[in-house]
Amino acid sequence: MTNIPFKNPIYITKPLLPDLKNVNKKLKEIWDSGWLTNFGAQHILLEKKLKKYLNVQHISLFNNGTNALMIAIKALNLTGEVITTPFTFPATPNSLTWNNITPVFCDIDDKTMNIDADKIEKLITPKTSAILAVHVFGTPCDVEKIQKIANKYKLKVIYDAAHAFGTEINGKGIGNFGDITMFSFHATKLFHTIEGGALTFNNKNLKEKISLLKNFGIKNEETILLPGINGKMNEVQAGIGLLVLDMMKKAKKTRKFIHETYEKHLKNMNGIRLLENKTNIEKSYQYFAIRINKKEFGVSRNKVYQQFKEYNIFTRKYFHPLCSEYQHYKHLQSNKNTNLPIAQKIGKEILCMPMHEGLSKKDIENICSILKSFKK
Ligand code: T4K
Repeated sequence: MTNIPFKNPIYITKPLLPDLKNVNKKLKEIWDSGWLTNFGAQHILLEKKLKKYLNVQHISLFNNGTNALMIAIKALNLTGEVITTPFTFPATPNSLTWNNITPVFCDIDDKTMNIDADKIEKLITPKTSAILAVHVFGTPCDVEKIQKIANKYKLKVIYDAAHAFGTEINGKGIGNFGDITMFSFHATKLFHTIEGGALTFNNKNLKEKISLLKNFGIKNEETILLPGINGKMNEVQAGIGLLVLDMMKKAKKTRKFIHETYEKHLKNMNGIRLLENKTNIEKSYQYFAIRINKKEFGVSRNKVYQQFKEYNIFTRKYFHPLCSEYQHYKHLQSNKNTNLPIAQKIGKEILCMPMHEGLSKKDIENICSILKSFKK
């Protein structure tokens, strides 16, 4: 196959776009109601539908995932130190910092790229109040082991499931684990509300507190119970979410096919490592991540990333640099070189490939063939 650059740029992702006719219809419905935000009809309906889709007991919608995460941390009264992963988007540890909590970075597992549950215990101190783990690229964390540790030391558990919309473990929705789970509904995610997010939880006592925290602490017109902020999802966001939710079944099928096409072409390429599949896990199909071993592939991840650009293909190095390498976290005790060897290795190898409904089988085959041509 002769590899030629794509005519139009191929980005890592492309938002699911509902038909504009349906968007206009939805906007008219919202306009006619005269109700634009503060828990209107669209919000109520989306909450109901997502609760069912995600198979969770309680859900609370937000204007973005980061605000949701910050409120989850407040709702659980976390303090002191929280053990988390350095291999994530800045939103994860930054949400702790905004709550005056010190993130304690724990190394990650070489197979799943999630926090390594076997390395958590040694990081626990009298100041530790919780574990904040991320289901990176939609692969579930070791939820059982993490819960056992949390129970033993009386710690809370928050899961950042920004990448895990629709992931299930043995048929159980990913939003059912830990004390609270956060989802991101950003435009770059499989399911989106342009910007948006949600918290899911099983403890019904959290419902009122989370509702208060995301709405200025307002109980009623004359009673303000808490120093809450504004985390509310508006009606246009919720309306778009309802339209996108209707597209989910088809989108997931297409993404599964793209995923399998990548796997077929890359699984035997020396120097390229893929995430393992497990029969008891329903994937989210939000990202397709590969790892490039420079020694075996003959070319570094950075070189591949650059070379792809010459073909109009824009991959992403999620998550390089590691959060522990950010200027504002460099000084932390947990950020010693010897503490995070796997995260450092993966940070140099990871590359997220284009993954969205706009890609055809031929596009994926071309991308894989171009990657193959870089091999030395
Ligand atoms: N926790 C984790 C583990 C997360 O990954 C994230 C967000 C969060 C928490 C926070 O959730 P939110 O507060 O965002 O709800 C993007 C997303 O903005 C971010 O939501 C996401 N993670 C992260 C992994 O990816 P960037 O800085 O890479 O986005 P950007 O603008 O470079 O977009 C990536 C590509 O997507 C572009 O090259 C082209 C395409 N794109 C993007 C947008 C915005 C489009 O085609 N259309 C668009 O509208 O962070």
